[in-house]
Amino acid sequence: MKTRSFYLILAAGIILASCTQDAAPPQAVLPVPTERQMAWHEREQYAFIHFTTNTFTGKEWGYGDEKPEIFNPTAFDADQWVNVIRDAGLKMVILTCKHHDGFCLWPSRYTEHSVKNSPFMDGRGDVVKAVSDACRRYGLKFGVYLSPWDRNFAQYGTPEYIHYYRSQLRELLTGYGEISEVWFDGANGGDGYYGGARELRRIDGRTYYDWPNTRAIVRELAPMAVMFSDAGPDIRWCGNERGFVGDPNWCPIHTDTLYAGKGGISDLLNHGEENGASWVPAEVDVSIRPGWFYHAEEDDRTRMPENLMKLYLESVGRGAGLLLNIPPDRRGLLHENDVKALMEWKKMLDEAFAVNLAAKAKAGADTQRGKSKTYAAGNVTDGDRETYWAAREDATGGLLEIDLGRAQEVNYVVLQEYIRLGQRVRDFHVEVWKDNSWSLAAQGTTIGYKRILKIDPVETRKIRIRITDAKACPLISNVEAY
Ligand code: FUL
Repeated sequence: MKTRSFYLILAAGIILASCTQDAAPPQAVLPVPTERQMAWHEREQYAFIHFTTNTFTGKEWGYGDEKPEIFNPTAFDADQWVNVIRDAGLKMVILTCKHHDGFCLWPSRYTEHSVKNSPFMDGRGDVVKAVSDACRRYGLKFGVYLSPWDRNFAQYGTPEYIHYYRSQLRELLTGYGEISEVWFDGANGGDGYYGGARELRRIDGRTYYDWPNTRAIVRELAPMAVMFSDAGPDIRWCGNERGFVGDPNWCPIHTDTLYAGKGGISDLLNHGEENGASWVPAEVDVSIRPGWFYHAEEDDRTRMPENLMKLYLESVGRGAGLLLNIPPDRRGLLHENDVKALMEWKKMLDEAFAVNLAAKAKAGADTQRGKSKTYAAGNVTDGDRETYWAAREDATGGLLEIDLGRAQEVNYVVLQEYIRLGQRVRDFHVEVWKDNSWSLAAQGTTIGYKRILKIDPVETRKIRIRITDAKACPLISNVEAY
C-alpha cells in the first residue's frame, strides 16, 4: 500500500514538474541585451555625418594644423540633411563633432580650435546645435562622434589631454538634449601637429584613455546612450568598412579579447562569438561614397540604390545596425547625387517590403512549450514582437509552418528571435510549398534580432522554417513574408 501511494505521489510530482516547467517562461540563455541595446536594435538603420575642415581641404585625416578660417560652408542647412535622412527611412544621425584633426563643430569652452574662430555664421555658429535641434524637430535620435585621437591638441599623449577629452564629452552630453549613441573611434595614427610639435606620438590604446572612467561619464549623463567602440561596451565594430556583417553573426562576444585599435581581429568582430560572455551587437559603418568626407571628385562615385539595398540586406538583414555615412559638401548640403541614390533606395525598400503576406497568417509548429497560447506558433504572425513561439524546453530545433491562405509571390522572408532571452539559433532552412512538395528556398546560420532572406521569387501558399540547430530551445517572435 505504502509503495503504491509513494509511486502515485512520485508520478503526480513528475507530471506537475513538467507542467510547471512548460508553463514557466524559458530560462534566459546568457548574455542578453540591456534596455538601451534593445532600443538600439530597433533603430536598425541610421546616418553618419562626416563634416569638418577636411570637407574644405579635401583630406580624409586632417593633420591638426588646419586654420579654422577654412571652415566656411556657404549654404549650410542642417534641416536639409535631417529631412533627407528622415525621408530615406533612417532613424538617427551621428555627427563627427570632432574628427582626428581636433577641429570642433561646436564652440567648445576648452579650445580655440573650433567653429567660433571660423567665418561660419561670423563665429557664432554651432553645427552640433543645428543638427541636434533639427533631429528633434524631425523626430530622429541624435548621437555624437568625438575622436579620442586629437592631432591638434598640444598635450595629446599626456594626462592633460584625457581631462580635456572628458570635458568636451561633458559639453556634448549636457548641451544638446538627449544623446542616443556615443561613437569612440579606434584610430590612433601617431603623427600630427600637436600644437606645433609636428611629431609622432604613440599611445597605448588599452590604457591611455582609461576607458572605464570615460564610459562612466556617458552612463551618468546619457543613461540611454549606447557606446560604440571596437570593444563595445554596448555596440561593436563589424570589422570592416565595406558594409557587411558575417553569417553567422552572433551578438555575444568576449570583450576581453578586444580593445580599440588592436589589429587582426576583423573576423572575430565580423562574426561575434557563439559563447561570448557579453552582449555586444555589431554595427556596420560604411560610406555612401569612397571617402568618409565629401570630395567633389567623388561626385559620380556615389553608391547605386541597388548597392545600398545589398548593404541593407547584409547588415540589417543579418541582425546588425546599418550606420550609413552621407557627407555634406562645401556648401553645407547633402549632394544631389547622394540624395537621389538615397531616395531611390528608399523606394526600393518600400516596394520590396510593402505588404507583409504573413500578417495574421495561420501558423503551426511541431513542438511547443506547454499547451498555453503564450508559447504557440500563432505568436510569430501576430505583429507583436513581445510575444513568441517557444519550442519544448529540451528541443534544439523545430518546424514552424505559415499558411498564407492562398498562393502568392514571395521574394523575402524575415525572421526574428526573441532576443530578450538570448540568441539561440545556429542553423535553419526556409522551405516553400511548390508543385506539391517542400523545396529549399534559403539556408542560414544565425537569426538574432533580425534576419532577412532574399529568395528566388516563388508562387507559394505555405512557408516553413526548419530550425535544425540551436544553443537552447528556439524562441521566434516574428515571421514575415513579402
Ligand atoms: C575610422 C576613421 O579613421 C575614419 O576617418 C572614419 O571616421 C571612420 C568612421 O572611422 O576609424
